Amino acid sequence: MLIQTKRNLVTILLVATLVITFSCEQKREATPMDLSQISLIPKPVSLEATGSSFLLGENAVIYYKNDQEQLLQEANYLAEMLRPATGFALPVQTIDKDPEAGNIYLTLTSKDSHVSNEAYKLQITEELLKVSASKQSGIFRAIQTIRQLLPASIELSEKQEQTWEIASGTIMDYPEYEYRGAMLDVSRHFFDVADVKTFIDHIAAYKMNVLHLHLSDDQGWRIEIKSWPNLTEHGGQTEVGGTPGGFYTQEQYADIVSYAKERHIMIIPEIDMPGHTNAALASYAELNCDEKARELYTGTEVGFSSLCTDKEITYKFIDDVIRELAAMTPGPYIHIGGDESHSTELKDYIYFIDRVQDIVYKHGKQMIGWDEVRHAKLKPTSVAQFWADAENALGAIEQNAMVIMSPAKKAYLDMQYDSITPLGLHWAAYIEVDEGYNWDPVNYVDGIKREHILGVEAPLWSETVKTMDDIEYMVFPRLPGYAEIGWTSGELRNWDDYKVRLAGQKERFKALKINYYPSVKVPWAEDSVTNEN
Ligand code: TNX
Repeated sequence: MLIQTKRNLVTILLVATLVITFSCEQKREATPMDLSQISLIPKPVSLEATGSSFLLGENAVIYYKNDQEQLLQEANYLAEMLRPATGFALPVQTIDKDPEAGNIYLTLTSKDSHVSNEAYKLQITEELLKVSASKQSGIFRAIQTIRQLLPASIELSEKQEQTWEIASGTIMDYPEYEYRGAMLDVSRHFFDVADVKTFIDHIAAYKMNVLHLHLSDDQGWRIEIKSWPNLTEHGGQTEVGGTPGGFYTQEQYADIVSYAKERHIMIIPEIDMPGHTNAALASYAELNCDEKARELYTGTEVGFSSLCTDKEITYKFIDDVIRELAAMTPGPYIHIGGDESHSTELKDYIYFIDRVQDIVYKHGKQMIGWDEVRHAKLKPTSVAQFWADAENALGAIEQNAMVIMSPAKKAYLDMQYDSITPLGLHWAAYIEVDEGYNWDPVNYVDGIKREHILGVEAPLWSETVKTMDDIEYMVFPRLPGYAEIGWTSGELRNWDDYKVRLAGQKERFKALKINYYPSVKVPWAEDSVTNEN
């Protein structure tokens, strides 16, 4: 009897516990969270916190509006980003109205003509995570924000036992500049397709939209040109220091272009000329004024090589190269270098750039050149990339060309952080993380105003940079700063606020196994448990 009563009691207790647990699950209180305290880079234009949170649960579905098939790509990208660490299935489905509570919803809205193609709105409530934009690219940028709103462990590649909450509120965001890029020099040291894709992912995470590839220089020619095969067969074989180089076949280049395109990043190919051309001059004797092929070069001097500007074969060569390059490059630009042509007389240089500019336009593209190209007669749709000489940049502006701001003293990713940085150069400056962040494209040179500036680019030259680890060490943590300078208007930026947000990225760098430079300028937090994963 007594035993029976005890058994009943145990059963009652068990049932009660289950009922309580179950009903708690049903009525789970949303965790209070403050959206304004989350480290976001670039800083969004406007953010309103509502103090609650959205819980991403295991049954969540990623919906997109049913007549907006183009969003399938973004929905899949988001699902693939979230699945590894959450371990959730996150199926992608279409729907014709706002979905039920607990889901994610991507939708395209109509566009005001003055609004950027990359503008987006995130509405986060306890019920729904809603992403709207007028273009796919806006949805893609919004997804990068969602990524940073989740715990850093979302970046890990294995399932984590934890909850996934996103602070509630509304973010409305759009970029200050339409051009926000990084450059990778694959000529001085060659980086294979996998490395370039990793680099693309790194810049995409901070909403950059341009990857400029420096594809040829004295030390190596890196892109297959079918009509001049020796460029890569011979001229692609070496790199700085004499180690084996390499090159991209046209198929591999197309693969890079499409990987970038999925991330709404434009590839801008650069063939540097008339200087920085030793690899071409070594591959074809007829490109030299004296008809003698040069030796391959594996040093790091600049300014000794030049194409022969008064030979017709030179322009036939350039026409072929640009024709093939233009055919495999969907973006509007071809970069023709034009820097440090110290072995070319100015009058020859001007004649040369004028002709090359015509060739670029003949193949349906706009020309970009380093700031020296302003000596030639620039078309107003050509673009000068300011790196060193303010007068050159102003000279380009006088001709109504736009400029890309890449001041070497502030934005060169190959500059050492300080005198003991094991990699990099310092001819322009030592660029600590605060130095790299603390400037504004508009006030940098007297006379370069907002309306003259197409955007911002941070170049990584690779004389001293040999591996992906080296790339990451120079790029992180400076790159997020350049991304913010391009995205966030000057009034919303200041170092004291930024450095805290940058410190907040450390857990992400660790989760992604990024080899970053732990600058003393940044108030990094102590390691937390997540980092051990
Ligand atoms: C200058 S920047 C160069 C490059 C070097 C770089 C090293 C520019 C247009 N030319 O050829 O790699 O300095 O920092």
